[in-house]
Amino acid sequence: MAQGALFDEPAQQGIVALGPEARVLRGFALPWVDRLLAALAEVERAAPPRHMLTPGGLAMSVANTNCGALGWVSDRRGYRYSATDPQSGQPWPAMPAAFAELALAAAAAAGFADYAPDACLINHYRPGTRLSLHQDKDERDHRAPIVSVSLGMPAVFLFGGLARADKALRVPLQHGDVVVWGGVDRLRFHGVLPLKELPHPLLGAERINLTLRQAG
Ligand SMILES: O=C(O)CCC(=O)C(=O)O
Ligand SMILES: [Mn+2]
Repeated sequence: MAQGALFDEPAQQGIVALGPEARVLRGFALPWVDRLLAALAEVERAAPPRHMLTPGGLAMSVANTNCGALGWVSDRRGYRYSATDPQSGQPWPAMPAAFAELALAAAAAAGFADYAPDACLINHYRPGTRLSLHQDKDERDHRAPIVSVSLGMPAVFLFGGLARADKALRVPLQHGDVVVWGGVDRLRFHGVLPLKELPHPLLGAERINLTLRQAG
């Protein structure tokens, strides 16, 4: 996709507009990667990734965990935010400083000031794992941006419209890319195509996605 090709605005180096208030920031997270991975290892010692159940009772193919004041959980009762990890009964690990700093910087670069994420969902993908088209709408504020950080294996992100049937853009995402969407674009359907087996030099046959949100 050519930079700035979708919207009539001056192209900025490394920034691709997916909508009036949606941006891909190419490589934006690269300077943070070492700190992110060190902090992630600590978070996951306390709250290991697990395959949550969908409301229909099937195990999700993505393995998840959370950090921050609130964590997104799914089980037979549905989707919601919880201040505690249902597996341990303990509060989720605190949001690491590196996660919060990156999220604020990315939100600002995409035009969103005053961002205060209180939840980070951590998704682990293996080859073949996909995430079907969905809207993020379990949060209280449906305009505050989502900051989504890609690490490890590449993926194709689908970015659709406000209706499930709307045609979706196919956006290739690489290690270090950050997608930010909020405001009028906040409720757009999105998903991830099944991952190809393209091992990454640092993370091997895995993709990790950090999804930061203002949930509470
Ligand atoms: O993995 C991604 O890039 C997207 C994740 C996502 O949409 C979600 O966790 O709600
Ligand atoms: Mn989502």
